[in-house]
Amino acid sequence: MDESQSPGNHDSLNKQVQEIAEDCDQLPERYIRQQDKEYGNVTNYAAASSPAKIPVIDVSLLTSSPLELDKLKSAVTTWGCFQAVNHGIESSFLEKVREIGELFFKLSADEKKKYLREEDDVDGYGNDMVFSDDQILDWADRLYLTVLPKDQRKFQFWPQNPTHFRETLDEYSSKIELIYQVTLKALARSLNLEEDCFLNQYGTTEKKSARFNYYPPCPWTEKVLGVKPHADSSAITLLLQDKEVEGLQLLKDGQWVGVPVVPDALTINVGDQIEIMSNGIFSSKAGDQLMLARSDYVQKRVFSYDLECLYVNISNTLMWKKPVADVEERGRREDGAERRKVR
Ligand SMILES: O=C(O)CCC(=O)C(=O)O
Repeated sequence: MDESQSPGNHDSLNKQVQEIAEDCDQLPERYIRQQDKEYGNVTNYAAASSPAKIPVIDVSLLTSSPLELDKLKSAVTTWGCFQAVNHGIESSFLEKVREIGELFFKLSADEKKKYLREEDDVDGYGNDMVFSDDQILDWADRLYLTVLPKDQRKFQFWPQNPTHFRETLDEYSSKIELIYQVTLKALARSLNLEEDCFLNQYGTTEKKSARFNYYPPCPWTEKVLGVKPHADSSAITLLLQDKEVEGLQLLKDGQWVGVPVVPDALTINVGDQIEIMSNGIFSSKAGDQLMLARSDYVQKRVFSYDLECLYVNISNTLMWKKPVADVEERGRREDGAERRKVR
């Protein structure tokens, strides 16, 4: 549709979702979800089939237990994701991380706008990035910050309010970095590969980012999606979900299923880069499975935000000509189906 003919559409591109939710008596066209032809209709979370039994992996056992390593391999080949527990980040610190996100999004609109993303940048505060005229927008506001390498941090976008925001995110990104390294090493070992072979594909300059996703309570919950169906372009994504509010779903065997909130767990999913490096054995779509979406049916009156750490960002990453894993030797899924060859 011609944007100029759609009331409120120009405005909606410039406004944050939070402002639209507060001020508007009509849902802007650009946010109205459509039946997804490719992936089917994402059901409202509350109506989705029972929460998925996403495997729970004890990260502290990944270096010592062959059994846990097998569980990891099976989780990632079957689901493309897992719930990471015993990852070494204390519950009280996770609470602090949740708190800085929540306090930021609760600031006044004027205060938050000090950190607004610029048009040609991804870092900063804003709503969905617009790539095409007919793109349906996510019902979410985001604060996107490059966290590593440290010299690429753009501090003009790092909130100074709440006052402990910066130090808390700095500490969190160091802790997440350790979990990322343990996970990538374990994924490599689970394929009988040298443990650093995935990590070695990256230099020291690859960007790693944190994204605070805020899903404002929505007067039109059945008409919007917090996040459209997508696979991540990262190596892996480590997601700290809201403690109480569920909504994340993944596509499994053609059905959207809920990803439950496990207290203090990080939900880790693999992205496109691991798919390339593992020659499709670990798939960001887990053999057509791992598409993530978020419907916020249950969020009518609740404040909910998630924090994602996208490790590593595709924008700055080499494209691999040759995957690390060899499809001839290892390119069969556990169910025996051959994966597509990348080479
Ligand atoms: O916030 C969430 O629950 C997931 C968000 C997500 O998948 C994304 O922004 O790519």
